[in-house]
Amino acid sequence: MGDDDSLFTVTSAHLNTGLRGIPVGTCRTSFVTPTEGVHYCGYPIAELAHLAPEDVVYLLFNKELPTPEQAEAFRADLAKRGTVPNSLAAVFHTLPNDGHPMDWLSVGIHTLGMMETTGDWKEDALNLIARMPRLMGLLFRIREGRLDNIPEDDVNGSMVQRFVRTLDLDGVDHDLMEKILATYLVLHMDHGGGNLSTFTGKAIASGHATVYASIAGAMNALSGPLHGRANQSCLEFVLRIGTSDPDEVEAFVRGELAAKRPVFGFGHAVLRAEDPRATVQFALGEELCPDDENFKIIRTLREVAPRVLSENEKISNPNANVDIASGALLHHVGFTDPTYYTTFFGWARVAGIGAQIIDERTVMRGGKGTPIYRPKYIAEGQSLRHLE
Ligand code: AMX
Repeated sequence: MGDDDSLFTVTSAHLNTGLRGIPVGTCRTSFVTPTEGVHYCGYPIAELAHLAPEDVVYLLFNKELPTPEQAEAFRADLAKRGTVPNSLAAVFHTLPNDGHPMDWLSVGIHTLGMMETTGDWKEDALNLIARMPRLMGLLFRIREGRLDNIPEDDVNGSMVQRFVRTLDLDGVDHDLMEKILATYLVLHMDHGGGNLSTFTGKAIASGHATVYASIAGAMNALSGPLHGRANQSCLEFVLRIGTSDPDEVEAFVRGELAAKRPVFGFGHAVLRAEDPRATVQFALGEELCPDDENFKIIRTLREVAPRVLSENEKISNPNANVDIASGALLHHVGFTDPTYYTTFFGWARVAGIGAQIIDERTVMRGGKGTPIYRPKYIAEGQSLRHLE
């Protein structure tokens, strides 16, 4: 790619289309192809799905998977950074319990930043990643009012173990919960450079706001129903279907389309096949919870919906997307309230967005970093005029 190569021709038709498809930069952590989905630093996501989240964070930051020695040293480094100040809990206690968990997440990240920002992009990003498991656990405990006997944080545990221990839910299988969450985190860590939350985080960081302020802003972007909150809507949709009978599911899907409502969990802006992240989660469900009622519904949906959606030629991809299966799996292991699902997505994305912010701030343009974002807007409906 030479400096003068033309990558894209912008015409008036591209205005007010949300920068869709317009190249604005390069991304060193991941890319998405229409048929094989997201790749992290070149590896197809399906090949990474069963790795430990810590190793995948290392990959996104270092662009290589760790050797066993590097993996051990990285875990020790995260443990050193993991302690969360008690005052985070004090701030959480002041928040409205019916506020959306994504708003809590954004406030929590901002609060950590107000307590301790080093000003070094990489230090701050790693500190935040190391503190996320406890932040997430406290978010659940305090928002739900389960305030008694919150276990101490063991910073030497894995990211997922630390969250599950803080949560300390009765009557659930902790090992199963850890397995589902570890896969969930790996699958959701990164998705190219131009998705709304990642772009927002990098845009905020381009003005040299802190990593914490940038990622809190990214979480606000992720919280929208057209973006990360689709995974909450997806499980709500599955719960509404309430049957795994193929004929009834087909009637339900046709009813939704007739009412001009989306068939959640299907379709994608870039992918043109089933998202491999959905394929991985379906396989996990077949292994871990094949008889779960919600899993049976999505298994039927996966057979029925692509056939029905294909009848509409406008729909570019009738196949399952990442959000179809994650809700059923999370529900199975004890997360029965879908309003929390996007916080898991946000937790995962802290790694990808953090790594991309570091690249943009310290690597791009020969280490000078990307300048402050400033796309051009053309004046509309404003002719020059003066006060009488
Ligand atoms: N159900 C109903 N209609 C759908 C559809 C679906 N699953 N998928 C696409 N369509 C419709 C679009 O709304 C659009 O209609 P319009 O021309 O009247 O506006 C038309 O088909 C063409 O859309 P497209 O080019 O195939 O996709 P898109 O890039 O415009 O939209 C997406 C992609 C994900 C918003 C869309 O497929 C959708 O609404 N899916 C259901 C909701 C969902 O599962 N969201 C999570 C997506 C995963 C993610 O990215 N997080």
